[in-house]
Amino acid sequence: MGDEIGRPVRYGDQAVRQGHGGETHQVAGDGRPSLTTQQGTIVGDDQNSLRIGERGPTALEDFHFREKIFHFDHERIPERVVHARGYGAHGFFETYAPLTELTKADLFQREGERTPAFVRFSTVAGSKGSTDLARDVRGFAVKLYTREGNWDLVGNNIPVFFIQDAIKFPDVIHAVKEEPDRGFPQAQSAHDNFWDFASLMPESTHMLMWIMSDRAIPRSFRFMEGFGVHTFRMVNAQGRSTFVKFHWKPKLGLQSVVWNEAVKISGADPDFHRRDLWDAIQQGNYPEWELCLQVFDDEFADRFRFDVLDPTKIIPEEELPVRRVGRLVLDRMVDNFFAETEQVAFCTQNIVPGIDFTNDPLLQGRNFSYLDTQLKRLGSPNFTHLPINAPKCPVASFQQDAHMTTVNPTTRANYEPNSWEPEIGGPREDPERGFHSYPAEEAGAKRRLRPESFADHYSQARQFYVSQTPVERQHIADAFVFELSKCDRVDIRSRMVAGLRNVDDELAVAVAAGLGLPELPDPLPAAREPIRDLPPSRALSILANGPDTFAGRKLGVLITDGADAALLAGLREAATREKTNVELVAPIVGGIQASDGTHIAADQKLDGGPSVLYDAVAILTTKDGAAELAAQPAARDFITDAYAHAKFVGYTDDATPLFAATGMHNMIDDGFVRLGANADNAGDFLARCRQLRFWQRQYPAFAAR
Ligand code: HDD
Repeated sequence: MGDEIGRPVRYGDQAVRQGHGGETHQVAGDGRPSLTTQQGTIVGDDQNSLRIGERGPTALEDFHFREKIFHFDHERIPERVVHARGYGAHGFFETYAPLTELTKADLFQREGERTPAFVRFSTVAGSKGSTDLARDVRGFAVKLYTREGNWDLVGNNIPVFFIQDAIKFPDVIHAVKEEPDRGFPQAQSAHDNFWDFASLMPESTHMLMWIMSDRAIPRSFRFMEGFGVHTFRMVNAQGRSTFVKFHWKPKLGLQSVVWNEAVKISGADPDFHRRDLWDAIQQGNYPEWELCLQVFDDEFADRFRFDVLDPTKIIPEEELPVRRVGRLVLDRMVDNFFAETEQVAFCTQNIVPGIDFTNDPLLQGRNFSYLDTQLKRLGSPNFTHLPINAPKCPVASFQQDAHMTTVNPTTRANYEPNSWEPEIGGPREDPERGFHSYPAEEAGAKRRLRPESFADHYSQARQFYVSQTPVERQHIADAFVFELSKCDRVDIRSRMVAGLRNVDDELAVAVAAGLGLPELPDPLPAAREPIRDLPPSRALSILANGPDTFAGRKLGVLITDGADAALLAGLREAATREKTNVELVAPIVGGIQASDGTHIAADQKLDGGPSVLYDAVAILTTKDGAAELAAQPAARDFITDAYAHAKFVGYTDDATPLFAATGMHNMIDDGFVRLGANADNAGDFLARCRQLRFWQRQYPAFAAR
C-alpha cells in the first residue's frame, strides 16, 4: 500500500486521499471518512468559525476557516476565450481496417484497435454559463490517447471557417462577442459589430451561409457532423504523404431545431444539449460517429478549382467521396466536470507520427495559439500532468519543475547528451520510431500576402445555398433577416445584402425585402468573379439526407387524469421498439390517475415541459381534461408550438376542446395522427415520426428527396 500514499481514491461518493498505510480517517459507526483540512488535520467543527466570546470577532488563527475560504476564492480559472461553454465525454475510437498504405499512425495499423478518446463539444461565442441553443458554430474537439502519443483533432461542426489567416482571429472573435462598451449581447452574432466585420470580410461569406443555416442550431451534439476543416497530411512508413480531410458522421443522422424553437429552448432548458448527452450516455444509448476521410494527392490538389490550403473551402463529397475508416463511441461521462471537461487542453499541435500539418495559414497560426492559451488557463506548463491531458502511453523527458509539477526526473542526469549509464542517463531520441516532419520543399520571398488562389470568396457560398432544399433556403434567408434586423446601422444591413448579391439574387432579394431595404444595393465588388454553375452537392443538405429513424429522439406525451392507459402502454411499447425516449408531461408533476385507475407519475410539470423539448408530441386526455388544459396558457402553447415547429402530433378525439381553444381544430393536417383507431396505431405514429418534421405544413410542395 506504500505507493498509494496521497493518491486520490473513491470512497463512496467522496474523493478522499489515502494515508500512509492506505487508510482514511474513519468515523466509527457509519464508516464515513472524517472531514480534514488539505493538510490532513481532522476538522472538529465545520459549522462555526472560531470566535472570541459568543458574539465576538472571528479569530485570524482559524486555519480551517482561512484555508476553506482561500480555496473557494480561487475556484475559478479563466474561461476559454472562445468555446467557453462545452461538454465532454469519454469513449473510444475503433479502427475498421489497417490504413498502412496511407499512414504509419499507430492507431490506424490494426483492425479493431480501440484507442481511448475524450471529446468536448462547445459553442464558440458565449461564456461558460450561456445557453446551449445559441446560433453558433459548435466545437467538436477530439483527443485520441494513442499508443504513440496524444493526437488532438480540434474541429467544428462546420467544415469551413470565417477567415483565411490566423492573424484575423482576434478580430472575428472580438466582433462576435459582447460589444466592449456595453458588455452585451451574450452568445449572439445578431449585433452590429459582428455584421460590420463580416460584411467587410468577403472571405467569411461561405461560413456565413453555414452559420445562418440550420447547422448552427443542432438538435443535439449527437445529431451533428464534425470536421477537421484544414487539409492535413497522412504519412506512411515509406515517407509518402497523402493529403486528407477529416469528417465525423453521426450514426443517428443529422437533425436541427428551428430558430423559434431554439429561442424557446434557451429559456426552458439552457442545458438542453448537455442534458441530452448526459441522458443518452447514462441510458446506455452511446452516441457514435464514423471517421471519414477524403484523401487526395498533389495531382488532385492541382486540378481542384480552389486551393486546398484555403480553410474557407470544402471539397464536395460528390467530387471526392469519403472513405469510412473507423468509429468513435462515447460511452462514459466524466467523474468531475471541472477536473476533466474544464481542464482538458486541446492543442492542434498535438499530432503523432503518421499525421502532419499543411501550410494552411489558419492551421499554422492555431499551432501557436492553443499551447499558449492553455498556459494562461491552467496556469502552468505542467497542465500535461493532469490525468485528462496526460498521454496513456509512456512519457520520458528531461522537462522538469515549474508550478504544480507532479512528475520530475528522479535520477541524477536531467540533461542530454550525457555519459551516464542507461538507468541514470535517462531517455534518448529514437530516429527510427520518433516523429519526423514531412520534408516538404519550401521556398519563396518573405512577404505578408494573401495568395491569389484564395481570392474566390463567393462560388462555394453559392454552391452551399443552391444545394439546400427550399425549406433550408427559407431558413437561411430568415436567419439573415433576423440577425441583420438586430443591427442598428442600416448601412451594415445594406452592405451585407450587397455581399449576398454575389451569392444568389433570390437570397439577396428575400433578405432585402425582409429587412424592408428601400432598394436592392449593387453587388459588392468581388476580388474574383464568382463561378455561378458549380453543381449542387446533395451532401450539404441536412433534409435531403434525412435519417429515416426516430431512434435516439424524444416523444413528449401530455397526459391528464383519465388518460387511456392502454393507449399509453401502446405508445411506450412502440417507442421502445423505435428506440425512442418517452417523457410524460402532466398538469402536476405528481402525475395522474389513468383510465384503469392506476397512478402514473409525470416527468415534467406542464410549464416545465413545453413541446420545444420534444421531437414529436402526443396528447392523451379526456374531454374534461382537454377542457381544463384549454384554460391553461402552457397547454395551449404546447400544442400551438408543436404545430408551428412542424412536429408530428398524436392525439385522440377527446383532445378537440384543446384544439378548439387554440383555433387549430380546422388545421388538423397529415402531420396529426389519430391514436387509438386500431391496435397498431401507436406504431404507425412512431413510424411517421421518422420523418422528424412534417414540413409540408409550412411548405406544401416540400419533398426532401
Ligand atoms: Fe480554435 C479553442 C476549433 C480556429 C484559437 N478552437 C477551440 C476549440 C475548438 C476550436 C473546438 C475548443 C477546444 C476545447 O473544447 O477545449 N478553432 C477551431 C477550429 C478552427 C479554429 C475548427 C478553424 C478551423 N482557433 C482558431 C484560430 C485560433 C484559435 C485561427 C487562433 C489563432 N481556439 C483557439 C484558442 C482556444 C480555441 C484561443 C480557446 C480555448 C482553447 O483554445 O483551448 O487557442
